[in-house]
Amino acid sequence: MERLFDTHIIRKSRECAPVWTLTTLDEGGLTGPEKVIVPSVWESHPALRKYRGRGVYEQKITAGGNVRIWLDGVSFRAKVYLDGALLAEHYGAYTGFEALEQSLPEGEHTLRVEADNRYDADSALHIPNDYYAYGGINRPVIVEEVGNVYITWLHVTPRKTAGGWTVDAQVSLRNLGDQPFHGTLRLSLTGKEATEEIEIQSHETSLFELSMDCGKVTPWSPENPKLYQVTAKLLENGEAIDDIIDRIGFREIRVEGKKLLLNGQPLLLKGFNRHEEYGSFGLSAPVEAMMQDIHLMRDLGANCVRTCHYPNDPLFLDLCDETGLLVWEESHVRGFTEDKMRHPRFMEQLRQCTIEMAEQHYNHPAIFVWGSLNECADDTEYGAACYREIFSLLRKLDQSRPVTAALLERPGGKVYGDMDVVSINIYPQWYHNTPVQDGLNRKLLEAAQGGGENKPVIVSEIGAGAIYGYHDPFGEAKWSEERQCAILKAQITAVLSHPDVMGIFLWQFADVRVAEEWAMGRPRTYNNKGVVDEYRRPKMAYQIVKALFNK
Ligand code: ADA
Repeated sequence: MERLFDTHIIRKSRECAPVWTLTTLDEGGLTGPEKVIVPSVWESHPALRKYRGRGVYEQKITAGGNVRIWLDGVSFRAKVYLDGALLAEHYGAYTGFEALEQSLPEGEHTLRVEADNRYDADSALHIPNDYYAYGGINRPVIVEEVGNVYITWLHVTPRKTAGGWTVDAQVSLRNLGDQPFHGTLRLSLTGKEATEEIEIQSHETSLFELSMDCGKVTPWSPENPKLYQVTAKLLENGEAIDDIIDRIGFREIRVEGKKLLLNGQPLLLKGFNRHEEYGSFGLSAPVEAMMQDIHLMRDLGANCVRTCHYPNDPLFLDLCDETGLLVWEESHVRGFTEDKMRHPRFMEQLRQCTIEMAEQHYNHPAIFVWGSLNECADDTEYGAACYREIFSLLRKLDQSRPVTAALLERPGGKVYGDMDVVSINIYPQWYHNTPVQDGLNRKLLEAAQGGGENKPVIVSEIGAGAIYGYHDPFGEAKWSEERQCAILKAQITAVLSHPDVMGIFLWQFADVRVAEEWAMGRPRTYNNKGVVDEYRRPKMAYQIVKALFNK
């Protein structure tokens, strides 16, 4: 399932059939072709649990004309071929991309997707890390037939006015044809319409802006997550030739001093860091499992989730829009020293991921903040310059949301003054024995003195590990469920009672598999700081967190 609703009525668009043939090309792979389900990761196949290499997926599609294949996520590099011809290449597992073939003869064609999860010298972001870098087609593949002119994306920004709400829309259109296109663009929302006569030169992509007064509508909020369908339609000589449908919520996010306001109301954030990762499915979970996570997080008293450390499946974001769970979404990078940030392709690859994230997820009302560069070198001149560049890129892509980055606990941060929301990751009582209050105050003081005074502050990570089912009756042993309870209790109590902090994201919701290279500091080759384990079995901490979050 790609989304929770139809994204086109006029454009012919359908998800590929689920059963594909997978062949592996490198050592440690399959002995022959296997039937697999797309989307999934190949690690869910018992023979490929640790496979790092290339996998070739094949599927027949029936289509003709201008065929646009949309791949929502291929891990980690992808090459897309149609009838043997290379159509597209992509870097990055967590954002979508298109492969386009023009004037394809009507009939059956062979779609071939080569996924590659090897670490290579050319790859800056994809390295062995504190989560697992899976392989395969991890999100849906969509086959579309478009005319010579089609809509590439639609962004809608709601704005509160004296009389109600207005939206400002941006529509990106592409003309594949040899002739200039003349037509009409129509935006429909809340029963109202706005139209504009447009012209696009041949072989160009153009951006059009429309505004529309929507009058009185029901605003979107975590308590009442009201969604509205918005449609952009393209007409030629009065006839509809293409469309794109999305959902929006009427809400505005604003920073005011130390407060983060949603439609004027200050937010108090209580939530979780959540990797897209499930015991049996790795990165690629069925929608029921995503929804179960949301139910569990809400049961725990959470009102927000952080998509550490990469953009999430649009389907999960749809569910957050639907249930009112606020989202911190961030582009893909975790824990880079200056050294790694100096990789010649680092900024190019991070920029690409950041642009694709903001472009593809712009309309989700649940996303309240953009993040990037989790725990990188914010303490060096070079590192700080990278942070600044990504912050300004995010602000250019989206003026309606604040920007932030989860910063390391060590001192010396240089970018507090550059972000709208100050976010700090601290682990008192787990990685060191400092009393929680002291550890928190130390970092808050540094942030305030370093340019972050009078800004909202979020504790973006705090937590402790426990191995599911390991008990210590004295409650002292690290990795016991009892010790995790005691530490989380001290951490949550200190953070939530601190007058300068407006949010907490616990590290973490569920245990996650990590790279083999991390195994010595990570029992079971898992990051065990989940409140539930990788199969969502609650640890003792579940009830503690639930009680404290619901207090
Ligand atoms: C970091 C990091 C997480 C995770 C966590 C931990 O701060 O951002 O990805 O590694 O710490 O468990 O130590």
